[in-house]
Amino acid sequence: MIIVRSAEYRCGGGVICSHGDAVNNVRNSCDGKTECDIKSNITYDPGVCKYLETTYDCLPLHAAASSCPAGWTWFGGRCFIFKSSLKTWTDAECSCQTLGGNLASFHSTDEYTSIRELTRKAAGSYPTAWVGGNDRETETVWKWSDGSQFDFTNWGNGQPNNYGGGQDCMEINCEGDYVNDQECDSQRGFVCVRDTNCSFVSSHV
Ligand SMILES: [Ca+2]
Ligand SMILES: [Ca+2]
Repeated sequence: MIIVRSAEYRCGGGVICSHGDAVNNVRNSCDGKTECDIKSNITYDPGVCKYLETTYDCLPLHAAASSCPAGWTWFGGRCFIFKSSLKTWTDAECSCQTLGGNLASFHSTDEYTSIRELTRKAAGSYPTAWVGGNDRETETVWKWSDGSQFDFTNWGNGQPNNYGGGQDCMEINCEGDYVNDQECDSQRGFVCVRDTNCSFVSSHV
C-alpha cells in the first residue's frame, strides 16, 4: 500500500450514477502504475445530488513491480541497474546491450533523482557514472543511446562545454551533483536501463 485517499463522486443535473459507475470512476483515477483497491464506505444518497464517498488504496501493479530481472530496480515502468566496474562509455554501452538494454536515459527530475539514488545505494556515495547521453555523431546534437527523445536541459553550470574539444559523453554525479559532458574514453561506472519483462498485467495484491 502506498497511498490512502478519499474520493468523492458526484452526479448532478438529473444524471443517475450507479454504484458500479462510481467504483469504476475511482479505479480509473489511478496513474497507470498503480491500481485501486476499493476499501470501504461506499454510500449512496438517493436525494437530488447523488453522492458517494469511497476510501481506497493505491497499490503498485503487482506484475509491474516484479517484472525486472534480479538485481534491477523498477522505476516508472522501466528497469535500472548500476554497474560499478570502470569502463569507457562505449564499453559501458556494450555491457548494457549485453544485458538487454542501453546506458540509461532520463526524462524527468524524478527519474534522474532515482538513478542517482540507485548509484548511492550501490556505491555508498554518489560516484561519477556514465549514462546514455552523447553527441558523438554531431557536436552539440545530443542523443540518448536508447533512442528515446533527448529532452534533457538541466546540465551543470557551464556544461556541456566540450572542454578540450573532445567531450561527447554524459556523466552524472560530477563533483557531487551535476551533469557533465566528459571524454568518452574516461573510465566510469555506469547505469543501464532496460524494458520490463512484460507489459503491465493487473493483479490484485
Ligand atoms: Ca561534444
Ligand atoms: Ca564538460
